Amino acid sequence: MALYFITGVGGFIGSSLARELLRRGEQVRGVDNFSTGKRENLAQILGQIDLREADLLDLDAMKLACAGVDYVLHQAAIPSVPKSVLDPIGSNRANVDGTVNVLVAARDAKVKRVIYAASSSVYGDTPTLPKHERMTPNPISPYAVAKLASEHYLTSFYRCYGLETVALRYFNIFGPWQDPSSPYSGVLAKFITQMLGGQQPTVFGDGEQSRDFTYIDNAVEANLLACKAPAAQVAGKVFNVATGRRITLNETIKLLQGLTSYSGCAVYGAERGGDIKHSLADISLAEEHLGYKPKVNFEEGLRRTVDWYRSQGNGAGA
Ligand code: UD2
Repeated sequence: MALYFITGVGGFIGSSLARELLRRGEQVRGVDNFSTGKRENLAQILGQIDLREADLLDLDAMKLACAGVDYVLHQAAIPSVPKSVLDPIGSNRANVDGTVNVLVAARDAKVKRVIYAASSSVYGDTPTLPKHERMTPNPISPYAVAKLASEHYLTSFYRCYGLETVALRYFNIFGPWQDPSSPYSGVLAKFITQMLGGQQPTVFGDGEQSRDFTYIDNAVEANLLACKAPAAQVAGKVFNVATGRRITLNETIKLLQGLTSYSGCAVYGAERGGDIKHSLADISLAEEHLGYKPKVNFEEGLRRTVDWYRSQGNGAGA
């Protein structure tokens, strides 16, 4: 049994990692400042984890939290491209300064490895598809810049201090427990709950933008593989975590009309600042070095996610 420390444990991905680790019989410690994470996400497992309410910017709290830890799964962040466009300073503080604190604490506690929630946004709008890790990043939004800076900090901590790090570039993760209620929520959480509730979804732009939407179980699996893969293959490195397929928002809406029984159509608005048009991953590096294979495809993930929101009473009466 190992001790895993999850930052952002109250978030969508953090809480999903915690549930899976407990299911596998591992020990979980977590921190969250509950700025975007939610206690409700942890309600079922509260008695089974060592939960600490703390901010990443509190270095002493991070040092205490890293004591005795085997693996750090650093998921905490202020996500959202548009939010970072509105507040680049807040994005940098949480997403860069926060990461450096976690790395210092992990280094001092001599943890075995730090796995980081990096982002596909670092590729920016380069025309080449699919995106592979050898490409030069070209971030557009402050969020993407912060995520890239953190990746570099990870590599630097491996090179300078020998702290083993792995950055996982998530491609639009979706699934149960994703918060649909903020204007900054991921598009699928918003569209599904809107359509289940009989409300018209709003597409920013023409809907022809595409994403390599990745079901949560695939991201969880990638994290756990990254902890155990041989250091020679993964330490100090960056890997795409995705499915290797992309779908447009317009196509997604058609699928969701079938799954949610929403008979209306979408309304189209202005394009969102900082947005990327197309995103698709080459996942061969993760397949080769992590042993990663996406287990749940997009359609199946979408079906499970719709079922979950329905079971939570979203769109009740619709
Ligand atoms: C970026 C990253 C993703 C993750 C995420 C964290 C890319 C390609 N992906 O996601 O990996 O790091 O940031 O926040 O950079 N949209 C609508 N209507 C809505 C909401 C969104 O049309 O109500 C559009 C939005 O303009 C965009 C697409 O849906 O074109 C996806 O938006 P998102 O916010 O779900 O995720 P994205 O791609 O910014």
